[in-house]
Amino acid sequence: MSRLRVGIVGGGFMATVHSRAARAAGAELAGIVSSSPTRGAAAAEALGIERAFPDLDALLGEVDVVHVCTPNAFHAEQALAVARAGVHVVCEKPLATTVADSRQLVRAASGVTATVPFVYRFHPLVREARARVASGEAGRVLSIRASYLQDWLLSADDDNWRVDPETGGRSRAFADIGSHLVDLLEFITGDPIARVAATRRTFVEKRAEHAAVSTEDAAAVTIETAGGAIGTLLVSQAAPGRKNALTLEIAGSAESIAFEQENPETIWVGRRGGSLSIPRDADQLSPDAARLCTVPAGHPQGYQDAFNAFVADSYAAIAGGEPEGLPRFTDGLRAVQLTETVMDAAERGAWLDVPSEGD
Ligand code: SOE
Repeated sequence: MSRLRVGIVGGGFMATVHSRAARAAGAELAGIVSSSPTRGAAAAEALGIERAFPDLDALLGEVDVVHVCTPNAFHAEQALAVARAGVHVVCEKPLATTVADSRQLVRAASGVTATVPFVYRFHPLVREARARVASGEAGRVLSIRASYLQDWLLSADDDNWRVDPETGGRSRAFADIGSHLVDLLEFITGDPIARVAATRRTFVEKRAEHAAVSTEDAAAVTIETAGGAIGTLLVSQAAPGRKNALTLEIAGSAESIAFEQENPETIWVGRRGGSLSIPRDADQLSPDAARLCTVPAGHPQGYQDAFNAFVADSYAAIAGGEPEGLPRFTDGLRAVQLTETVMDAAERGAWLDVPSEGD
């Protein structure tokens, strides 16, 4: 079979991560489009991509799959153009900045493989945690304590397109990293969030290039799940010293399970009669966790490995496979739905039900 021809839209940090993962999966990096021809040429050179194209239309005729790695506000239009051209699409999260646009994308992409990089699902021990809940070993899920803390937008000197609703969308911290948190929580527990109450804060109201910031630096959310669990979520991009600290602890009626994204090589399993730390060792893990172990135990696997596994599974789906746990556009829509409900709940100061797509 000929190698998959990949196109990238965007030229920042995420384009680098995606291109590495595409190469690791054996694809041919055929083209890139960036915000200007000069940037496109520079990105092609830096990432070892064959050609820089002047625009997305020109790229679409030359590739089998496009990775959309642009600022949030461009996702909907670009991913729509890709899907409508019958080309497979991997679109960064948040899938779009509104539920309406996300729904349109889900519909438009029904004939192609369309995935969203909720890549923390691809840490083997996340799969192990999921398997322990699914098998009943952890018991009934009672409570959830989850947080995702960063510090890269802590001070007024820190600025980025994500701060601006025109490019980032109405929600910032929750759309950017809260989306990962809710996706992971629902992925591991299999128990959808049913209701939320929330508070949001903008601590830094003026930034270098933004005189009046409206997007949130942090959000605190109380949740109830469909299965009757309760929980709290704290998301902040202004937590000094915290770089990419996603932590998720689930208390089941038989055991607690805790996962930390910055330390993904173990999970903590707590029991009344004694607790243990489970290491990533394929020989001792459930099948779906073991299949994602790409290096032997004792040789750390990390973020880029998780990303590589996500892209490899996206390409396996393009080839007709059905990899377990692949985050698709419907999952992207779900995270946008949760983000919008959290923002509405914070604005109204009320508990709100999370609409499900059947509603
Ligand atoms: C910035 O907050 C960011 O790069 C997110 O956009 C990613 O999704 C997350 O994986 C790391 O932090």
